[in-house]
Amino acid sequence: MTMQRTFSIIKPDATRRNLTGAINAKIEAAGLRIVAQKRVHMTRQQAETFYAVHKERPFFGELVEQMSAAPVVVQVLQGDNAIARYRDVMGATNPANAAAGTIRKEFALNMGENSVHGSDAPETAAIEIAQWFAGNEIVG
Ligand code: FUP
Repeated sequence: MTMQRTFSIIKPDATRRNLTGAINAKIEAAGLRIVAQKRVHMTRQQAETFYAVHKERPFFGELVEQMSAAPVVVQVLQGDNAIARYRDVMGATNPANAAAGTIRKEFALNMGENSVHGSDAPETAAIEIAQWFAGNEIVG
């Protein structure tokens, strides 16, 4: 057992369509516990900082625009092997390639509006969690 925490975002395309509960149901059904959660409207600058790793990519401007266009729900998920487990539940970045039953297969609109974010490694999970939550906001 490797108990881990990962950082999740329910993105604007999903909050706009009132899918927060449906996505949370999939997260919980996969055995992940939502140990912190809040709804925030990212500023452009917060979105730029969050996705700084992509700043040279052609889609960066659109990504920042989309992420700051409407509220998101930021979360910390906890469970056995939570990082990889959540990536499995999310499905492939492009929903056209996502496996049946995944969040992105069921809810995502396209590559940019793909409903959720999940950390890709323990190092990024720690950085992303610290960017959005104080220690006493995470209750495991
Ligand atoms: P993922 O880890 O699956 O969220 O995917 P990436 O970190 O590679 O990409 C982060 C976000 O950038 C995606 F969720 C959507 C956006 N993106 C595009 O819009 N076009 C691309 O070609 C790649 C990513």
